[in-house]
Amino acid sequence: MRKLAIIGMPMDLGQTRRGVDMGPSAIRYAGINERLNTLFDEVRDLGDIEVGRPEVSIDKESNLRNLELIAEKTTSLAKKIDEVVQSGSFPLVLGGDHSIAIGTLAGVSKHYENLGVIWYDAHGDLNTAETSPSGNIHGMPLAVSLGLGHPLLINIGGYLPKVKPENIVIIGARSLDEGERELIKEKGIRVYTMHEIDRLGMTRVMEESIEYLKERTDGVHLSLDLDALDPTDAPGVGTPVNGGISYRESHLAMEMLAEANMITSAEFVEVNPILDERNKTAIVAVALMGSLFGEKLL
Ligand code: 6HN
Ligand code: MN
Ligand code: MN
Ligand code: MN
Repeated sequence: MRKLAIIGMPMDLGQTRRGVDMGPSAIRYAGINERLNTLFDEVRDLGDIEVGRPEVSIDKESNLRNLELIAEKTTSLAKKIDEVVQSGSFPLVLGGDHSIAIGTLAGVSKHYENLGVIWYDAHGDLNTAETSPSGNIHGMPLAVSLGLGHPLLINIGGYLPKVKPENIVIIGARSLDEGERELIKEKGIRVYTMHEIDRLGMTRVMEESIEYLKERTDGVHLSLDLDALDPTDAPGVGTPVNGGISYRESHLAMEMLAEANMITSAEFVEVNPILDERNKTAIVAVALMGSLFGEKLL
């Protein structure tokens, strides 16, 4: 029996542009249930993790924005995800800014020996407090999951690391900070930047990514930041970068993942309805979920 559990994570504490906390509502309004109902034997919407309206605080020592709050809230998310995986359902998390991935991965990864991660994003999200240009934790979740960063974040779930560098594939990168580039080289992380996507085409990028991860992982988490897409297709994001992946290429990527039957958990993040045009970005997110979960055109 194929079961899906939807979890909303309305958290915007990882960056400064408020509004991404409304992402889960926007995605639900875009018709997620109707779209996915027929693709699973059971779809349960577990509602949102309680985030509330906490006051912004900057950690004096590390300069990290909302450090303790993010640690607390992602711990709650990790617990929920852990339960969902144990119950045999596929966890689908609706963000929220990308800092939520700290919690998702903490909840998922303990169930696998070698969790793979596809990081579909314009950014690397590989900063630490030392390399971050902003102090925003949404630029750090992949580093945190590698075990690099503030102790309060890397130890969530009581174990580390959540993912090994050789089990990661980044797709869509076009805005990497200096420290992120160094880390990518040092750790040998596989990255398909926009250059490779243009040059090889999305078909080959996905074929290679799928083959690479199939060889070495026993489950694969898809962390899809809507800013991976070009801002003309997904304008409702806090940190848009021109020259992104197209809507059609993204569908193809999702369709190939569905065919490969390898994704075991997913999150769709950074949808910000305040910056969006008529909920376009949330609608794109739901359409991509359709393809990811096996919707067929014919
Ligand atoms: N995201 N690299 C920039 C930073 O502030 O660290 C931008 C991060 C964006 C993060 O879009 O999930
Ligand atoms: Mn991101
Ligand atoms: Mn991004
Ligand atoms: Mn489709």
